[in-house]
Amino acid sequence: MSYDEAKAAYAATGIDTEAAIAAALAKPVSIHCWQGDDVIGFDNPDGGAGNGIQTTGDYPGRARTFDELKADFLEAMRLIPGAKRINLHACYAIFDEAHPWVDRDQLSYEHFAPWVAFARENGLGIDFNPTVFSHEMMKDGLSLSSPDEEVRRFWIDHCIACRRIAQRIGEELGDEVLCNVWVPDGFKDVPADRLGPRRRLKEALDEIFSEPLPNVIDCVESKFFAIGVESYTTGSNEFYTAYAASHLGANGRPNVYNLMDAGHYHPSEYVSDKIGAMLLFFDYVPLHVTRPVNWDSDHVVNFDDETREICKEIVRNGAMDRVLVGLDFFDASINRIAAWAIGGRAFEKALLFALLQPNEELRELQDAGDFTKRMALMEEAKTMPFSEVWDEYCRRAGVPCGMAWYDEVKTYETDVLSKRA
Ligand code: RNT
Ligand code: ZN
Repeated sequence: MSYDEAKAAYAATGIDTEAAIAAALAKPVSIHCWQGDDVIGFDNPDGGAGNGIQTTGDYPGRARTFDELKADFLEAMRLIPGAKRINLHACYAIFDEAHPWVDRDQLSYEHFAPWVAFARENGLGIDFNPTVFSHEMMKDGLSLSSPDEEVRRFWIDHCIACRRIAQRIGEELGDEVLCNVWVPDGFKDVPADRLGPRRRLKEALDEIFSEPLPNVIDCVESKFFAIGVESYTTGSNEFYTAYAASHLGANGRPNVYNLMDAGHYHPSEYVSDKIGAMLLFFDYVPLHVTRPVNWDSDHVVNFDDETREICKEIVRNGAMDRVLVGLDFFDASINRIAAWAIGGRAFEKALLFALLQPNEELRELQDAGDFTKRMALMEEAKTMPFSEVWDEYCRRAGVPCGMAWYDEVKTYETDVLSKRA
């Protein structure tokens, strides 16, 4: 079947494939830089990832320098259709002779100016994240909620520095920058005090967010549990949702948002179900799209039910501009460029698929109580000639169709990755 035939088949059911492709092309997705080097960064290259985060696998060829990471990132971007942003972490600061190493509480815009130059050259936006892990100032697994004043001070100063960096990046690019605070704080075993750490976290956040920064969209990333913090996470979903809901700006708009990560809930609890709830109360809903296998495992995103459901919620609620999408997976057991390409393409596929559903008709059927036809139509929609529209989307975006992207990754592996010792 050709694209024109697929287009006609969709048109017969009232769906405009051209509009769907245009909408998918325009929707920006923030691509996490940390898939390229296993979340190690440049500020402590010998330390590796730890204190709250973990990557598994030993596939050869990870990026070890800024130049390698930039090259790998661009290689992956050539394989993913649609508008993109770079999602940066503070540990990716660039140190050189003019700007030698400083600890995280001392970081400033200069350490990220090279990333801004890179973003400009490639027409990419930037989002930003304080790096509150992989550092010796994590004490007993705690940072902003630590009872140790010195520990809290260090991380508050780091987050304040990061917000200012995000502001300057926004000014430089004439853009708004999402600045996402995630802290791994929690307890392995039954806490004796659940409220105290949350009070300290609340007070720390109040200080961090006290400075109005017009180019920054602030968010806090909630979580339920992780390895090592099975019993309690300070920054839980209730805590951050309530925090965000009670922090309104002067104009009544929220000025802090709760970022929801698809891997941060009970295995039978879905972010797709939460999006509509949050959209009623917040103008922005930031997401981390990832694939949890049984728990928060950050597997590469696939074209699976939940990713499609997340995209359907974005599309059918008219929230393409309000749901801020970032990818968040890190797999060191497969080719890292392929991981980026598979996960990025899978999200784009799910988005395009959602844009091609008979959303209006389905809603009318639901409101009319015709659940029989709603189910029948949803099932029919799954076997429409989607792959022809996907291929056309890739062609329009100038990225390879089908497995051709994989051949490019293998060539890059032979020519570049395999030469890294
Ligand atoms: C961890 C959070 C967080 C990190 C990144 C690296 O559970 O999902 O978003 O994955 O900050
Ligand atoms: Zn996340």
